[in-house]
Amino acid sequence: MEDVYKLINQARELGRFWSDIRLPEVIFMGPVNSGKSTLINGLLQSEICPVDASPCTFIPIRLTAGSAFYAEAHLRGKTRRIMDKRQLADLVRRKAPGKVTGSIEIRHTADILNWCSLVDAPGSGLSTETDRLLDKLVAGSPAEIIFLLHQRGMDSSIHSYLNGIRKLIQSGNINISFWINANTGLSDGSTLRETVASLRQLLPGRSGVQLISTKDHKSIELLSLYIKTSMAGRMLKQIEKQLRSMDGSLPVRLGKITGIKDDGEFLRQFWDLHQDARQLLLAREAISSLPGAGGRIHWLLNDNARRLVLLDVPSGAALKQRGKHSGQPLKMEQLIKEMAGDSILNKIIPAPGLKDLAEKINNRKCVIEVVGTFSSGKTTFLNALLGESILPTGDKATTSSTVVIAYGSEKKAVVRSLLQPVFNPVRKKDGKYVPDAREMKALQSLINDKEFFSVVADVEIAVEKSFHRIPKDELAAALEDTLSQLSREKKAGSAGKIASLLPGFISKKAPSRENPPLMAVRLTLSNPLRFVFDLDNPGQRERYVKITSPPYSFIIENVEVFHPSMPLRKAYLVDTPGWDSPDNPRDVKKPVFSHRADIRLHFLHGKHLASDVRDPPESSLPEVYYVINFADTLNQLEREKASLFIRIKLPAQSGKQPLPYPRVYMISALEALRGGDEGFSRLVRQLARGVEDRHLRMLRETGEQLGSMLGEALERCSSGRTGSGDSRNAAKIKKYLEELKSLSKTSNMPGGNKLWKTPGC
Ligand SMILES: Nc1nc2c(ncn2[C@@H]2O[C@H](COP(=O)(O)OP(=O)(O)OP(=O)(O)O)[C@@H](O)[C@H]2O)c(=O)[nH]1
Ligand SMILES: [Mg+2]
Repeated sequence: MEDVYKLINQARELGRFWSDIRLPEVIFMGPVNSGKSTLINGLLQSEICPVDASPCTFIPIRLTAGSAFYAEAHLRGKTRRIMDKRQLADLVRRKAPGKVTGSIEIRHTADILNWCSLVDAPGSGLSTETDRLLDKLVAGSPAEIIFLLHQRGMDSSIHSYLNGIRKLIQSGNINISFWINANTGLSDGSTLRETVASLRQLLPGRSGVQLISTKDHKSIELLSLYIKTSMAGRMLKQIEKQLRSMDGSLPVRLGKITGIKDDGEFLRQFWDLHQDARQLLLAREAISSLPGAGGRIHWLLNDNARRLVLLDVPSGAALKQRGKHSGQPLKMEQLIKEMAGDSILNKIIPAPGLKDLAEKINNRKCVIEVVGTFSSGKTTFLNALLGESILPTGDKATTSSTVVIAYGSEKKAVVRSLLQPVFNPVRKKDGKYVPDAREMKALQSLINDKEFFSVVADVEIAVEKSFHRIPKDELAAALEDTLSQLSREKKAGSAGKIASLLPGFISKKAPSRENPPLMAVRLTLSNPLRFVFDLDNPGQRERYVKITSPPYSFIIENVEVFHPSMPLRKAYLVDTPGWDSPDNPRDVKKPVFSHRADIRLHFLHGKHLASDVRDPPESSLPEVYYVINFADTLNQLEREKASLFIRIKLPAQSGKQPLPYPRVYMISALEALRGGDEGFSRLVRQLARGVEDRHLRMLRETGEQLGSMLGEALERCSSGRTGSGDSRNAAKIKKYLEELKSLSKTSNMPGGNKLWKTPGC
């Protein structure tokens, strides 16, 4: 967000140019009750525009900058002062459709009004008169139209209204953006898709649709940033001409100044010139950062849209199921927390007791692991989930270390090194010693990196199994020695002298080896290294990529990425190196399945499925989804074949049953990252259900544990083993047990299993 604020501040500093330009106008349009007035009030951070559940705004309300609240109505040629907000509300509401002429002008101190004036327009489709009035507003060529739609998106009346004004929009070259108000908080993303599709036909090239919520501060802040960035762009383009002429005049002015004799006058003019030159530089810098800031704001809006759609919001199907048990999981959680906070109960139930259970519920997040061959789009998929291209991707093998992605308010990466990284520069294959080029190269590069090698405290080498210390500065030579020896042996081997190749410690008959080869090297660092990178900073991002790639990936213990994306509040995501990647640490044949995963996404490249498939070690795993990526590169027939191959043929090879539909997904991670992909949304919905399901299951298990704890405690009370107050304690426990029982009855797997069997819609 830094770049956006920077641009906005630069534009603000160029205020001198601003004052010469008439502030642009931003009109808020949309169907009745879509939330336009609420949105404007949010931007003003003040309840100025009247809001009502029934149609409320019948005349346009124009808001401009002022030093205090001031309002007047211009109705039927007369101007009337409006004293306060209540009077304004009364006046606006009294104006019935059909009797409209004029407008209401309001001056206000809100910051946004220093950038543009805002117009709260009557709802479209309210009456012929209001629609005509709207046409007039559009014909006035505003700088921008913010068209707000209801959560259900485009309907036929909005469609026909937009159809009516599309020529006006196109000929006036008006910037129009569409915003869906997800203010009921239940968006499943489908309206977004459909609205995009119908706008694509209606207004080709202007189909940008964003999801926001007028109830959500972040959405309002983003819209405010969007408007300010857009206005800054407009303003900078306008002052570009002034700048050009000023640029040309500076050398002449400088020449004149040097001839001034009077010191005071010289300083004054020099200072003016200096100020102008500074403004010029500032404006140039602001103009060059425009595209970056514009791109960033779109990323932020996309990210926000995902926040309003994804894991936190179950799909329609999930909601229906959940509706039957509304509030149950929450109640169970509340009950456990309440008991954990009950000091008397905690005395009766010994540790590890209630508090541990409550903590378990608080801390237990689902782990979603993404695995597959390299360049199958694992990281691109995760970026799409995060809503921005933040993790490094590329056509070559890119991810070299396992990365755990967790929730964090700032985007940062924490990389920790091992204390004692071990390298195997030589391996034994069929009784022969062969250098491992990757490990050898990595080790040599690290030795040559003076900064890194200075933190190595100790070097040990092993020619067979046991390590022994050698001086640090002898390591490079020892490696060279091993390499040249192996290459001599290779040459000798190719000349047919096989016997002489056998190393001394394997065959006594071949004592010709000068030194046994260096099989392992162990470096001990003076301290494990820890690096923190701000992922919003391009320079630091670059350093992050470098440190997680070879040769440094060889010394990494773990990588954690923190991101404020909402899906991460409920799950950890784990990115893994491709299991056939040449950079895959250590054994290239084994995938990196070292961590605990609840859900595994097995990524497959749609274009070369057969080579991507290998026997996954899934027996111990709960849920595995097969994700066929690169759907955008396949035609319909290829897609069907690919799905069939994974669903039917693959399991048949090992005598297993076909995989059910919900276990196989066809997606395009790239399309998802660029804006939307149906397969991706379906998979995400399924993941949301999976995560939710797990949470409910854990609650149920915790409830059972709690039940037996309470049962035992009750027994102790009944037998008088809890000291004085036995009967009071027993009554309390009974009350909790009753509550728990009634909750368990209804919350037994609330919809979870059923949902898993529902094919993605
Ligand atoms: N056309 C198309 N390209 C994709 C898609 N998904 C990923 N890519 C591209 O494929 C390349 C590899 O993507 P990555 O996300 O780096 O793949 P990965 O599985 O993380 O690869 P490693 O980190 O090397 O294991 C990148 O250039 C992506 O832009 C997709 O759905 N369609
Ligand atoms: Mg990757």
